[in-house]
Amino acid sequence: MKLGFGLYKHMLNDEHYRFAKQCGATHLVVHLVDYFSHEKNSKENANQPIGDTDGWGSAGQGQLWSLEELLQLKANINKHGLELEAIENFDPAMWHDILLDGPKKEEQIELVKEQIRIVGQAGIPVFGYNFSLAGVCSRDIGPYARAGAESVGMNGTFDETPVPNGMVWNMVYDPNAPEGTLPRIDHEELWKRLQYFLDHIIPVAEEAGVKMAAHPDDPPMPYVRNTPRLVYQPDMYQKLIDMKPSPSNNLEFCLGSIAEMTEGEVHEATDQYSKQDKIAYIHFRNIVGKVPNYKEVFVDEGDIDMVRILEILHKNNFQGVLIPDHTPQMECDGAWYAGMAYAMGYMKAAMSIVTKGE
Ligand SMILES: [Mn+2]
Repeated sequence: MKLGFGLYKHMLNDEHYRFAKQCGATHLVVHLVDYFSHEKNSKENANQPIGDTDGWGSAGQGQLWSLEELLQLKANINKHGLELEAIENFDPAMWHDILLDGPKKEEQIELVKEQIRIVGQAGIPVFGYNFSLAGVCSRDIGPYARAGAESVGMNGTFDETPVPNGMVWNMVYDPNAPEGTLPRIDHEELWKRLQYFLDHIIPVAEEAGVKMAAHPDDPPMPYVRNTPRLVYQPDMYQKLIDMKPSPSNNLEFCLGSIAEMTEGEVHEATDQYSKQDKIAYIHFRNIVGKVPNYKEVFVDEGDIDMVRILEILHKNNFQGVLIPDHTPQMECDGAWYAGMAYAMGYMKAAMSIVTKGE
């Protein structure tokens, strides 16, 4: 297993590549979508929700990330002695009608196919995605981690405000959409939309040598904002894998989200999916509680036995990358950086003990 680091779009620069390397990372997972319209928000807040009504800002224009662009990105990363392991998340502008079963669905599936071919040509092995209409939402921020460190969680309530037209996955793709909200659909309809996506994309990903990696729902509630969620119990991951068996159909395995689920057990789930070699990469974070009452905490103080997770992964010969996902913010000028560095130090030490330096 390998120690990686996740960087948001506005962090894709030499300073942050050095930071990742200084934290001990060998691999990077990058976001190419500019969430939070970053000029409005400090980079320290990049992993925090800014309010469900504002969303995470505007989606892009739906253009492909070009081969030149990706090769340049990769070269810049390689210069620092790091490997580019994965791109995390589609731009909602590129696939909103695939999620919504809208009129541009067929046009957009061709666009996504082309994107995956380009990712393969660039030699980027993994593409993470989150098949979700409402995206990450319904959480609040508070002094939830040790000694009052600020983090996110849920307090027994959840957001029932329907998603407005023109928005999906927390981002506005059409600011001129007619008034109104997304129609309510059931879980079966959402799985049908996923089936369409997998049927078209997985064969292309196979050919391109790219592993598609599905993130579970964050938070894993059956419904949020009047939209159904796809993977909100650990077994639903098995359904996703079984509906399109392929070496390219994999998981972006988020330990925190899985531990927040009301059914199943996160250590068992880790064993179940790593045994099948279905985990492309891991979001390594800890939590306390279950939806709709949970808190994100420091990596060493939650419900998950992180060392045991590493032992299970090692036993099952997991070869992929682990990244910290999000962490509580630490009380200092570099709140986000300190939180991340703390998680990375913990991960590096625990990994080296479990693998005995292999
Ligand atoms: Mn995650």
